[in-house]
Amino acid sequence: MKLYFAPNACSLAPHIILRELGLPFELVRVNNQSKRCADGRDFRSINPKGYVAALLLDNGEVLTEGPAILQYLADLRPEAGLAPANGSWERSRLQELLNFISAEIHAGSAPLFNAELPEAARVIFGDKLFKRLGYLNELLGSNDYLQGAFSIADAYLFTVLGWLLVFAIDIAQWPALAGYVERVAARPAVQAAVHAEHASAPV
Ligand SMILES: N[C@@H](CCC(=O)N[C@@H](CS)C(=O)NCC(=O)O)C(=O)O
Repeated sequence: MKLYFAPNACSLAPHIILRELGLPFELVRVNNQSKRCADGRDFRSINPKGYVAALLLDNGEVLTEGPAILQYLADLRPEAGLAPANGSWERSRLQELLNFISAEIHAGSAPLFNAELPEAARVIFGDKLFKRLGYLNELLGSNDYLQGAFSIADAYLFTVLGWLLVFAIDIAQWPALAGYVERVAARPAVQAAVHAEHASAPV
């Protein structure tokens, strides 16, 4: 398997999960501006949507969209317990979380990366994001992870919460989330993934 990634992007979530599961994989860095890949290919020939993450399987199939990739990986090693069994109620709860993180936090944060965003729009998007983060702070409460034990949803939420620093939003105002980020960051697979992304050569 090859994971096409950009450092600190949403592709960090499947990267973490590949390491948590101990699966064999190769990392291929993508330049999100030029769409050039470290293996010399034009990234759009792999994912015509032009964005990471993309997972190239050994049979030549390419899977995109973070929540789909995360679930695919977790189901390769169900014994690791990173996603409840397909068809179970707990799996539906996990999908509810993945969709919330994707649609409300990930997509909700995306406009804030745009330096051209007018200030009024920044405030509107920021207010909405703050409400969603407040909800997650309550949901997490005193639990270590979103679903009790560490799951693919935690790799995803950890990844998107990492962007708050870029927006100069202080996570300390949501104490449960602040503790959670530290807890997830301390996991060996997370540290290895973050280190590998930072150590990868620019394309
Ligand atoms: N719906 C996609 C969104 C992926 C996405 O937002 N990727 C960003 C990085 S976090 C990206 O590569 N953006 C570059 C671009 O859109 O050109 C998913 O959930 O995987």
